[in-house]
Amino acid sequence: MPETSDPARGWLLPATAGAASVAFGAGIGELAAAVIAPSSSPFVVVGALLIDLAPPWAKDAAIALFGTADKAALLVGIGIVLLAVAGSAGVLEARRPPWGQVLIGILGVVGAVAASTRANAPMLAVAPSALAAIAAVIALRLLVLRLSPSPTPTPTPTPPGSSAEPAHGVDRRRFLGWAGGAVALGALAALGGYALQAGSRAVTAVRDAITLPKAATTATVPASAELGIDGLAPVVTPNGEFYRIDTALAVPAVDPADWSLRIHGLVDREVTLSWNELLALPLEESITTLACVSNEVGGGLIGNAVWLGYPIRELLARASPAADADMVLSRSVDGFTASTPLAVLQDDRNAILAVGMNGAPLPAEHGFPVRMVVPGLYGYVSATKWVVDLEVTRFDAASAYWTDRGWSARGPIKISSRIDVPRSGQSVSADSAVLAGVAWYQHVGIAAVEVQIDDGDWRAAELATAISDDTWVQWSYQWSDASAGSHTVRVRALGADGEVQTAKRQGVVPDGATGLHEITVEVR
Ligand SMILES: Nc1nc2c(c(=O)[nH]1)N[C@H]1C(S)=C(S)[C@@H](COP(=O)(O)O)O[C@H]1N2
Ligand SMILES: [Mo]
Repeated sequence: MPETSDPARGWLLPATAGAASVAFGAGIGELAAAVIAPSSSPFVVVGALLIDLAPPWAKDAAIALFGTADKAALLVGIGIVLLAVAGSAGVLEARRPPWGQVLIGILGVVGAVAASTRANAPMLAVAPSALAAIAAVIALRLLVLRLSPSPTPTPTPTPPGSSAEPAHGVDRRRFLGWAGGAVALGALAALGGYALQAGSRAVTAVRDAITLPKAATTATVPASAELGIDGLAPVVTPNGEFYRIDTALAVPAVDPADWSLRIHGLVDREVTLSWNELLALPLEESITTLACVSNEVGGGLIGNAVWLGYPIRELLARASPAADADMVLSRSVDGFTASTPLAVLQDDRNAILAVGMNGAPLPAEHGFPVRMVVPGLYGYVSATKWVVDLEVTRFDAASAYWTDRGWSARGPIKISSRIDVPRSGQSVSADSAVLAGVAWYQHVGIAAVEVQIDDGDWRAAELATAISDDTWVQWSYQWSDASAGSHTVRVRALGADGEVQTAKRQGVVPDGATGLHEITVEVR
């Protein structure tokens, strides 16, 4: 057995070192994913990428072969390939360091790329793969070190009958002990991750079993609100594509059975509301475009959905706020707070406690079981997810999470507009040049959208039907006199109140960006 006579140059022990290191790293990756975002598990993202990349015949073959176990088969397949690569990394590292580390680094990059290319990838999506690779590289270095023979053979003779048989200074038993330890630690980390997710798995099951009551008042999207132009944001944003912004490192898992809302503070009567009590109320459908104050000009932190919920105004009326109150501080189960002007929650707009989003219970990351949705205000001062507490108070008596960090206490959404078609830098043909995008000025409404080619006159774009003043509206422009060459295209919105979107650039701090979205287009 050549590998025992010189283990470091044989293949069995180095391959074991590689496999054990990668098993350790994979466990760390699963633990990190459980904490950061379960959807960013290196196995899950690589599997999802392979499913996306697989040609249809391969998918059909997999389903024919494995039936409903096709996904399990895929994960087992990934595991086998991973083990083979890991073993090779061990052999490489023993013979030609640092190439084994490089190979594991490549595995990490594959995971990170897969994670970051998933639709709606969370901000830290690459972290589990990166941490997995770093952990595996460290383990590999340590294990391979234990394989290199000590410079001088151990002077102490092995006691008779001892099971440890140093071969050229390598203690095989002890090495296998270390490798087994690495595998056990990895398994422990993965199990820890699994246990951490127990709460969210249970709540996901509860959510999946919920059928929301029918709306007492329904909202409809006029067919003419959707221009159906390729590349243009759909007028209603599917839940899976809806932007997600919050301070929650792990998505809060709130069981509706444990949920209740308390309304207190400057009120005549405290009100508490349970999940069943909320669902028993006449729920209303409304369509509202949410926007984030951190959305840069032309950015994607905005989305439109059909919400199902109950007017906050009615609940506040039950509590009867004091005359000197002017703010409601809403609080989520994880401590986030938002300051919303009381008057906005009392007027006739669709400021609601939402339980449904586009026909489904709220997705966990969008606030399940209950969140606020308030037309006209940026999310940070109004759209509290996982909401459990409304304190009626005063702006001069309390302040909210982002206000304490330098953002404005009040955040009405500023008029803005975006070009979706074509993408900046894209080339279009002169005989079919179309510009299209969206414009918004929630709770005021868009009166017109204009485009400017290079530094020419502002030209009127065509507006799709607006669902309401609380939603964005699509616009398009037939660019019939497009001439060959490079052009700059700008857009601006005009509000129903006469406001013209300013060209003056301002950053997102403290109360939202201003300026005009501008793209460059190559006309051929
Ligand atoms: N509990 C909680 N709610 C929150 C936040 C948060 O950090 N925590 N962020 C707010 C911000 S800044 C925005 S823009 C919206 C985003 O809602 P979405 O993730 O459903 O798109 O949620 C708001 N509600
Ligand atoms: Mo936000």
